[in-house]
Amino acid sequence: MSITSSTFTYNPHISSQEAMALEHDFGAYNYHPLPVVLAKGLGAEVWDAEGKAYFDFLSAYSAVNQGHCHPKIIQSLVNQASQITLTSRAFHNNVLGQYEKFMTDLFGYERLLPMNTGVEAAETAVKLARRWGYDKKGIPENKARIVFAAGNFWGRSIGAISSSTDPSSKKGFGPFVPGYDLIPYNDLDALHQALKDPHVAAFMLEPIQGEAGVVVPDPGYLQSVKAICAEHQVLMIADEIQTGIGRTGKMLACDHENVRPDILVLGKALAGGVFPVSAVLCDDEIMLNIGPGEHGSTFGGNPLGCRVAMTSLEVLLEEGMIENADRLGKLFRSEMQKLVDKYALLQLVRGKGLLNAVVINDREDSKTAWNICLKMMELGILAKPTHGNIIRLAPPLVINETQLLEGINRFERAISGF
Ligand code: IF1
Repeated sequence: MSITSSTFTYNPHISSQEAMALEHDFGAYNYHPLPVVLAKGLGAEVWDAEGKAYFDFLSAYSAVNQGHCHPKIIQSLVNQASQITLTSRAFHNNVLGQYEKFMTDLFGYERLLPMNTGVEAAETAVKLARRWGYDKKGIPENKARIVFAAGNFWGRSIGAISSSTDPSSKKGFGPFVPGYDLIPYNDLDALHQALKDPHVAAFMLEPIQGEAGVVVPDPGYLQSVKAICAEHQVLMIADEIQTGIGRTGKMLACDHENVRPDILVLGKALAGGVFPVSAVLCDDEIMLNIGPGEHGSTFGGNPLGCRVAMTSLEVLLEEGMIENADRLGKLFRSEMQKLVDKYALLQLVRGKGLLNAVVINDREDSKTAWNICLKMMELGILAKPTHGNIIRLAPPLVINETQLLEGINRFERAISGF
């Protein structure tokens, strides 16, 4: 039976129960969401279908750094959407070049390749590194190797899960992409050893591992990584899809150590959580090895996404969101440390800027973190465990001190019952 316009009408007032029932009956089961149905968002707050308010302490996995429905970002979306949204790269458009100049100036690289989702940009970085390996480093054809850190997460594509050490990411999806090596995160000796292989083209890493549970490496790790990569003529690829765009209290997490990766990968909050926009930035020596027709994407570089991305970065800078993340991140961790000292249930709090996590106990399989998140939901604060025992706490960078402290208060009330 084909749906005709008369048989389907969108209902903006659907109840939470109805919405969840429809997802259950007609959707894939590739997620297990908290039982909350969001219908509205503004700044650091969201409202469910019945109008109950919550503080959003996940920010759509750090894609909504600028806050939900930022008026200026929405306005630029609406303005551009009324002009032209998609041209494909078969033709030029009047926004892409301006966006590329804006971005290369802002991040200090010579070139930008536009994509849409994070995994597409990360795959692009891997392809650029392999091609550089063959054309510039002289690696024999099809012998290029890419080194990754255990605990990495850079998406759900076959290429991405081939480097994963998380069984739930890769079980039942083989065979996997060859030419990958894995070393422990935050381990410089292992990196030295791995890069001795002359066929290694690049080392890709997250400056802070998000999905692994907000794992912050030792101070100086990023600087040493860059030096070891340079020593072995290996490209350093920084996956800043989650840590970038102000999340850690600097524009990029690499900025905390003044490290300039050879290839920079951005996504998520690059377009404020309003539109999927990702990007790969690097210099001519790496970018210009790929010629016309050798890589691309239907939506990559579309004028709508480029316009929204520029506004998203403008408001991030104009409204001091990065400094806010730095200041409130420090306040957050000092207040949460008091709870860690007070409640045996809490093992530790860690993070940088407003990318933080609290470790609940030492059992990966524990349901406690999930149950705490359910209680938090009742109390009006939303977060979700990354693994069994770790809860990531990452509100939009527009959160104010009052909201942050109230969020911590709700978290404490949630755990005091356990
Ligand atoms: C899911 C995780 C976070 C990322 C980093 C690349 C990508 C991501 C550092 C790919 C995406 C998302 C994906 C989403 C949940 C979320 C996530 F739990 F999966 F790992 F944030 F930690 N690099 N992370 O974090 O970007 O293709 O999704 O745009 O797949 O469940 P994407």
